Amino acid sequence: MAATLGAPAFASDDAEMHEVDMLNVDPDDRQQRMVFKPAILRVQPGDTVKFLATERGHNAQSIDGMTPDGAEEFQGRINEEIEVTLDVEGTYGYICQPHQTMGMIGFILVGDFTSNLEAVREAAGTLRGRDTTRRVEEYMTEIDAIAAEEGLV
Ligand SMILES: [Cu+2]
Repeated sequence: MAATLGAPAFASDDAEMHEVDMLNVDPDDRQQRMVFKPAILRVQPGDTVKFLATERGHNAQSIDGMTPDGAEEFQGRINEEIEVTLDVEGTYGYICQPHQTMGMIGFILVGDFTSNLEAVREAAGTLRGRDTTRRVEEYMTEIDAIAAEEGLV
């Protein structure tokens, strides 16, 4: 679908709704606590992401330096199921405020997401917390693989 990558980012008829669970424990890997699932989400411009309060005590909010230029930042309250429509291409990093240092972080890859990927990688690298550092490394490796697979780098 390379032809759509440069298209204006209007929500079109084929805009999709995606869901991200906010969880205390990953049911598929119970060693992983305080997670967004999926932690890496691949979408197209105009798509909407809904954050589900599947378990209590979490929120989703974007972070300074981890949002593409021109895109709106978002901030849900605890237990709030916000819907975010992503019109601007790029990589969006977001966290759960209470569990940021426990590694509760996620990334949304919109369209050609590589434009600000290096800035996001750098900003994510400054976040505190041992689990956060580990997950950021793991997720960035996965994101690099997606970029390579799609021929974006
Ligand atoms: Cu949380």
